Amino acid sequence: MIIKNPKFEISAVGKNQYPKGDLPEIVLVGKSNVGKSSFINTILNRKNLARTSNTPGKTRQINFYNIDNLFYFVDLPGYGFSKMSKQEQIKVGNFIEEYLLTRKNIKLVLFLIDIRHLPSENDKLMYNFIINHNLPCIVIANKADKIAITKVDDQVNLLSNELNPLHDLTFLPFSSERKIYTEKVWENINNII
Ligand SMILES: Nc1nc2c(ncn2[C@@H]2O[C@H](COP(=O)(O)OP(=O)(O)OP(=O)(O)O)[C@@H](O)[C@H]2O)c(=O)[nH]1
Ligand SMILES: [Mg+2]
Repeated sequence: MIIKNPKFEISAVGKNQYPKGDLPEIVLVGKSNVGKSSFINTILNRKNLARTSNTPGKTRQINFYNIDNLFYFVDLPGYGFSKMSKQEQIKVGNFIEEYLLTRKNIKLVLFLIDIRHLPSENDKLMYNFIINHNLPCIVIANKADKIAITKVDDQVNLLSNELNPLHDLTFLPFSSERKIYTEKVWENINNII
């Protein structure tokens, strides 16, 4: 897929700020620091379109990136960022929930987990939220560069068994660091748009 002109469009903390129109939206969810914003840059082959950071808690609003007027990538704040005040965690949790539950444009959730670790309690809560609300979802096991390439497939299977014993979701490895496994992700995105 050749992307010509991906653009940041707007940050939102509530419904009235979401973009108008009915372009499909592909949403990045997952814990803080798992690599959601980096994913957007990598998959689009751009360096600094989405802002990333070594320290968790970089993304604090719902950021909409317009991808050639074909679809939006929607970058969400991560969960499990303990340095956020309790009050801010509740506020952020509420506007994320509002978005995920009310936004009809959502065509796919890309749920990022860290390939190295079994899903945390928060990951399991997010998984249940996605399943219970029938959100179409693909799980991305990110930071695949952190394990031996020969172990990637087994580890993806292990995570899939742990999180999704019914095996009704697609699990794909990914690495922003090495920019690998992007083709399979694009195949899945193309099917949606
Ligand atoms: N090794 C490795 N590091 C990665 C990968 N993807 C992201 N990172 C690093 O992980 C850190 C966090 O990346 P972000 O993309 O900002 O993470 P995020 O999920 O958007 O975090 P929040 O905005 O806090 O929710 C950065 O230091 C990235 O360089 C990857 O595939 N491999
Ligand atoms: Mg981010």
